[in-house]
Amino acid sequence: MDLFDAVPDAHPAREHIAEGAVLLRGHATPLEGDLLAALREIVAQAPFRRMQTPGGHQMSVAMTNCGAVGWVTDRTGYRYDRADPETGHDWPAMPPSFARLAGEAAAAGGFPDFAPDACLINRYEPGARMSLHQDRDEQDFAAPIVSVSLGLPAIFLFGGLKRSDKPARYRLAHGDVVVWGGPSRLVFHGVAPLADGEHRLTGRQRINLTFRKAR
Ligand code: MD3
Ligand code: FE
Repeated sequence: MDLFDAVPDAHPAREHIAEGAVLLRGHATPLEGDLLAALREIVAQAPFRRMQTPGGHQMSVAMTNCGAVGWVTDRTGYRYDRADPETGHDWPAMPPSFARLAGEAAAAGGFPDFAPDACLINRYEPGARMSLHQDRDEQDFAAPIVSVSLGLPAIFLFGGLKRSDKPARYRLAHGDVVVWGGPSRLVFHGVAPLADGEHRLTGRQRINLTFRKAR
């Protein structure tokens, strides 16, 4: 027992959010240059676009994908597809730097054998938001989802297994990585409207990568 034991750590490297959900603050920051360079190449082949929901609304978040399959939505529903509907071409391959980060973060969160086949890439501009939803379009809910936040910070909403459960709020900042597995895998979650700001690497944007095992 010494003096420092009494000082609470406001920003622990590892924060327990809920059973199966671990926040690794700043975990991706050492890779920021590699991740954004790889992202630039992905977006050159598969540009960000705002998709339509089955209900006929246009999402405020712009999306693209990399990996063997990508998540898409249109008037007919949500699905994972090998091809980008805008070009008819396969989605860009998952860069090794992405796959390595996702696997290593999942292991740090207690999921040692995570091999994602999809990475959904979300781009938020000021005002963009994501309403409360569950991620249920994947085949295997035993696999976690790993999320990586880059650029402007956002308020992430983490609810419960019912849409009506009041969500807790977490600020996710540049470099933060979260592993969502086990009992947290099917929790309702969303993102509050992005506040305006300027980030040294991304400008007026937040980018979120979510790594998934879709098939
Ligand atoms: C908790 N994206 O793409 S990432 C999504 O910040 C999505 O862009 C948000 O929700 C974003 O579907 C949140 C964090 C996240 C992702 C998936 C989860 C949290 C999750 C799945 C289950 C529980
Ligand atoms: Fe989600």
